Amino acid sequence: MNTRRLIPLLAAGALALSAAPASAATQIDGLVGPGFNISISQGGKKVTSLKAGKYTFKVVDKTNAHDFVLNGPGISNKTITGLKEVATKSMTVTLKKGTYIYFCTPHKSMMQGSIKVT
Ligand SMILES: [Cu+2]
Repeated sequence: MNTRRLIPLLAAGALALSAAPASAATQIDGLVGPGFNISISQGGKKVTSLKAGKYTFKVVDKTNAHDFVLNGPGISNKTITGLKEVATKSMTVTLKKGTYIYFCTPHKSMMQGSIKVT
């Protein structure tokens, strides 16, 4: 065994463990556009329910015709990406038990989804 190779690996492992705070937010990926579509996923899987806790919504908004807004317990219509911008933006929020909806303001009737938080 080559200990010169092993020691840096162990050091890197210890650093990775200590760098993860206990309350780290889980990433949720949001996608808006390019058509009349809005969705959220985690690790490539569509999300419809989550456990209460801290989440970072990373939203990719592909057109300037839509926005991405989150609403529910403790979160009052928070805009993550706005109208008239093509952008990728992140926002960390704490989700509590209850039902949240995410939607595009001008097309809410056809562009929305819900998250059941338990
Ligand atoms: Cu829209």
